[in-house]
Amino acid sequence: PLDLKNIQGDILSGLPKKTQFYIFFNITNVARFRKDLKKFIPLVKTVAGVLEDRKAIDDHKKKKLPGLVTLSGVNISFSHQGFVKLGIDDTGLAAGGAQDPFVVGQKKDAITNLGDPANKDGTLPDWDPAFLKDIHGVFLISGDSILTLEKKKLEIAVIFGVGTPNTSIKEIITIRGDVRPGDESAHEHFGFLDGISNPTIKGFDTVINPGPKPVDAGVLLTGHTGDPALDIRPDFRPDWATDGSFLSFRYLFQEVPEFNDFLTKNPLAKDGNGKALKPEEGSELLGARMVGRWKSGAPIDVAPFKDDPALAADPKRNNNFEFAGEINSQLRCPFAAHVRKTNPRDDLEVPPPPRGPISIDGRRIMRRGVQFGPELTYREQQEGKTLHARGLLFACYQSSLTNGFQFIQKSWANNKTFPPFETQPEDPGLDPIIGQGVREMSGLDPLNEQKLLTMPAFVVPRGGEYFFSPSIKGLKSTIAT
Ligand code: N7H
Repeated sequence: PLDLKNIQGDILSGLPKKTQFYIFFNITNVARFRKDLKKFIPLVKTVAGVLEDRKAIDDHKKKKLPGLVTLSGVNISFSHQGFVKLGIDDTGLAAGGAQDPFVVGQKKDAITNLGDPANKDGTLPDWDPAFLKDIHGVFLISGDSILTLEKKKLEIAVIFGVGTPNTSIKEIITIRGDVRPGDESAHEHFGFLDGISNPTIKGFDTVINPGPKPVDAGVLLTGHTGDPALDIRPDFRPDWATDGSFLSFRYLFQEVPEFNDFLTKNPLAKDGNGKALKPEEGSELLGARMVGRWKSGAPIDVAPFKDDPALAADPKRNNNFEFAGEINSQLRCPFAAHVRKTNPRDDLEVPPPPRGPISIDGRRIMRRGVQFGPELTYREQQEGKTLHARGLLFACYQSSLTNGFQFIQKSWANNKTFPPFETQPEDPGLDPIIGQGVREMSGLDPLNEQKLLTMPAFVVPRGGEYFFSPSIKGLKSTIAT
């Protein structure tokens, strides 16, 4: 069984959030930091803590008690540079050694593997200067309101002596994320419902809805069955490095008016049954085919040409699809649609003969992102141009960055020939949401699957880093003193 009191809460259950701070910091006084950390550890919310919080909210609702339940959650993660600064040997973390994305850091990986736009001299023109610096760690604070977050931030600042001459940390940047208001809550800024499909975990999840089968805990957690490091050597993970997870953070800006403008200018004339569409319907279908779901969340593999809000809202049906029977067909869902690219389901698991199945369990990631920035203004809608920064604070957990986040971005989203085997004569093209490179895809027009549509980038990466989110024991035994 998993030790839920030892695992940081964001990894398996997600911290409770309406709003969230990511506080990126450097360690300025190692000896003091390791002492301060000891006082900080009790603030860390574990998986067990999140489950207790959820129960408290349920009880409050059941008993129809008045007022709000204030909730918050704090987690901490460290970069490889952070461990170097602390003088802690982290070779038990990165199974890929010096080549592991965790050791290389995202700043370099963005250029060599992720495909972020780069200058010839190896600089990243779009990146925020804060992320061009070395970052040692990040505090995640999430909660029900800004007031709760500010209070927690202050508590943390006091522990680490922020504002005093021998403070042990220095804040690099704090980024605030906010769930969108009203009906758009849980929808990302392009308007699509997010957070529907995350992996379920053997030995942890008790409710398993129809959909992709549960994965071994080690796909997400270090030191458990399914952690690829154990294939190298069963004793690869020292004690302090188990029950942790790698966190990939990406600061992704979304150009929403430009995205909307693209849909307006390229409406599909007919659906896959040959039925003529009004321009708004054609634009809506185009957007749904780029993502692989309608804005409601309904999967187009199940509801290809008309939104189905009841399907979207039904957890027993909204993730129950495999792209089955769609070998060599983009009629229902384009090969490159965002959800098909990032979780190809039967495209790999039931490929056309003579290929045998390829398991994609090891490619699953736990997504924990949150939106940032304001709603669209009237002027932005009128001009079709982004005037205010907004997007997604993308965050995902996995036991291997090489197999998880990096692989999905590099070998799937940015690869025009993925998924393979079944797509000739046309190539699928790039992921229209996150793909980097020559942004072109086929399959958007269900009646002319080979037709290519070229599109600008609607998502611009402006920074990020790779972190390791240690267990409570790891924090106590090895990182704090
Ligand atoms: Fe994606 N979007 O709004 O278009 N994503 N994503 N993502 N994403 C998903 O099924 C989006 C990004 C995955 O199991 C949905 O929960 C946006 C990155 C994976 O079926 C929507 C951005 C990476 C899945 C979006 C963005 C991924 C997924 C459907 C950036 C990894 C699950 C909701 C701004 C490299 C696939 C859902 C599955 C789903 C959107 C980023 C990966 C609506 C706007 C960087 C694995």
